Amino acid sequence: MTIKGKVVKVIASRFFVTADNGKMYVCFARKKLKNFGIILTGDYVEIVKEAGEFVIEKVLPRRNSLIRPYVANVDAALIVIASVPEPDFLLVDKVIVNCIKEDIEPVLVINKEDLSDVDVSAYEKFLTVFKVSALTGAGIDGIKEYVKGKTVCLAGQSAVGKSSIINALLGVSLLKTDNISEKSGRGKHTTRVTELIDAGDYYIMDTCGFSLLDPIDIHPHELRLYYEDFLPYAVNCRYNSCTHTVEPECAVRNEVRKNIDEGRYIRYKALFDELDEIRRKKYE
Ligand SMILES: Nc1nc2c(ncn2[C@@H]2O[C@H](COP(=O)(O)OP(=O)(O)OP(=O)(O)O)[C@@H](O)[C@H]2O)c(=O)[nH]1
Ligand SMILES: [Mg+2]
Ligand SMILES: [Zn+2]
Repeated sequence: MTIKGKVVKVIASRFFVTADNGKMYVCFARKKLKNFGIILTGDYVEIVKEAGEFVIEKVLPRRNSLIRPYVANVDAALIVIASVPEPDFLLVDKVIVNCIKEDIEPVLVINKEDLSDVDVSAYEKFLTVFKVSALTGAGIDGIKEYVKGKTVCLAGQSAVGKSSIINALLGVSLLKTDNISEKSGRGKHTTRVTELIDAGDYYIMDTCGFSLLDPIDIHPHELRLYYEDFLPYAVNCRYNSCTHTVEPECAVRNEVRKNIDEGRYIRYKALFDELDEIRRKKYE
């Protein structure tokens, strides 16, 4: 009999699989599936019982896979920011681009609303935004509703409250959290594991610091396609291939400070230059 399930944790050569029947199986893998990367946390697999042991026989096709952390089949990423530590919106924009590229829905979560608000009006136009407090529980139900049926991971600077949000979602202090001063004192992240938490009607993965940030492998001239807030105006640029940087009669540049947020545009150009630089070095 074949059992279908999802890999939630990998330790050495053992795979922890939660099955549709609600049980957790500790499995080995068939020899041909043993190489690193063939089975990842997040993979949907088929297992069979053989000589008293559970063996992964097949890995089902993936929607996507990430490198840091190693996880497959991510539906959405909760990008967490807060008033403290001060948000780095260039990081946020990079994560959004990476998410779109990997077919992961980016969602913005503003945590620590009990302290003070963060202005995210530039993002509300094209992203789902949740304003919450992991401390008081305010707004957490909105996230709970959103994540139903999905596999989600979190991204965000250290100390924004990613682990605290998961604890608030689960209603138990499952994950270790730490205050900012202790963190900077040690210069270390509190969270280090790669494990999917089976929350019943969704899966969630805690990550340390900023994941989903690694090398954006995008040609600078294609970056424009990842800016959903620019797209409605880009159709009016003089050139079809307008990068919105130096071209004449650029409708996007013309909308800056009108319908396009200036910060988003300035960071777009910074990221464009960064990608251009990476490319130039590659072909020098
Ligand atoms: N005031 C307030 N503090 C919060 C809130 N959420 C988290 N904190 C505090 O912020 C600090 C950092 O929280 P963590 O959950 O450890 O942050 P993290 O994003 O998981 O950090 P890393 O694991 O290092 O990436 C802790 O001291 C939390 O108690 C909130 O909603 N309001
Ligand atoms: Mg954490
Ligand atoms: Zn343009």
